[in-house]
Amino acid sequence: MFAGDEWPRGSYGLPRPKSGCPGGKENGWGEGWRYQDMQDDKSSSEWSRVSSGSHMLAVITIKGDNRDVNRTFCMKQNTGIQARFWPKGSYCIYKNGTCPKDMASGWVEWDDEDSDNGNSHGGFLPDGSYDYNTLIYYCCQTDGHWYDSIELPVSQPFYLLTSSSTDTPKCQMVKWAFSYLEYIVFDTEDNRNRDAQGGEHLFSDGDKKYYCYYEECRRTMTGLSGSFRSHKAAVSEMDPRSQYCSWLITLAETYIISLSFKDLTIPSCNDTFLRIYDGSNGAAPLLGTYCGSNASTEVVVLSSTNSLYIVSNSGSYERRAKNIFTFHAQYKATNSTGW
Ligand SMILES: [Ca+2]
Ligand SMILES: [Ca+2]
Ligand SMILES: [Ca+2]
Ligand SMILES: [Ca+2]
Repeated sequence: MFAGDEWPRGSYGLPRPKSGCPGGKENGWGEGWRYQDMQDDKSSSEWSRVSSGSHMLAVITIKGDNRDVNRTFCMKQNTGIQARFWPKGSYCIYKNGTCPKDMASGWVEWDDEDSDNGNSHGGFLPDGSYDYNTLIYYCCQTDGHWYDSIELPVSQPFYLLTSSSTDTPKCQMVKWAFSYLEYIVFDTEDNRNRDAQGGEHLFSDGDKKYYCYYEECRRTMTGLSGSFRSHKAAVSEMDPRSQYCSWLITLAETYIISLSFKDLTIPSCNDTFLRIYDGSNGAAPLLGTYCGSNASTEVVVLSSTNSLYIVSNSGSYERRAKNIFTFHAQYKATNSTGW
């Protein structure tokens, strides 16, 4: 639905995933990097680090006793003809000039290593100050719930920043994407530390700053039988993960589809559900919405045509234990003319 140049117009920035910026130079995206000289001479529990499995191009550089942080930014220049604005929600982006419409600004300052400081930078950077310490400005949407999914281009992986307006770090849900909550720990100056922050900015818990990585989760299946399941709940400290995903089963016209579940556990019904449509998209007749007590392995669905479309939304339900919002579906085709 969205091409690379269909990100909201304006000038702003996002963290760079390892896979690259979500758009190319031709669409106004440029890269820059910031190397922060960190303290790193206390116990290892304070050392700078990134969360396990991080998808960010953020490197902990180890030189002798030094563990410094080098991270990369994707900066979009004010190009594009799309009159698309950043949707309401609970998330932040990097500031570059004027904040986009309806977004509030704020800042975070890192007190980098005081003695013999080796900070450096290059390329395109968010608004801020990049001398012996680091100051970065943010633009934030705070007028919306993180669990009300927003639409952004999902064809390339990307990052958003968390928002300091939530009680605990949350990832804004994005339609047709699976999110991972990640962090960077910055071991800032130990001697008379002057870390500071103001206004609206990313979620910051002391040295730990939180980021959200997104990967598309729309899948099409064309085999005569198959199975699919919810994305795994966190296996590490990355809880909670959220998902708003779809599966399209589409077969030759002579077939109908039978769908059943080895597992269908969706405890909450607020905005958490699995929906099954009798056709190829969400405009087709709804066969059922499954959540709460009607979400069980007794559910069996038969299509009337050659397609089924399934949407899962983990919504505002917070996983407090592993494997709470889970399903494991299997389908098989029946030749509708072969009775
Ligand atoms: Ca250092
Ligand atoms: Ca300093
Ligand atoms: Ca120091
Ligand atoms: Ca420190």
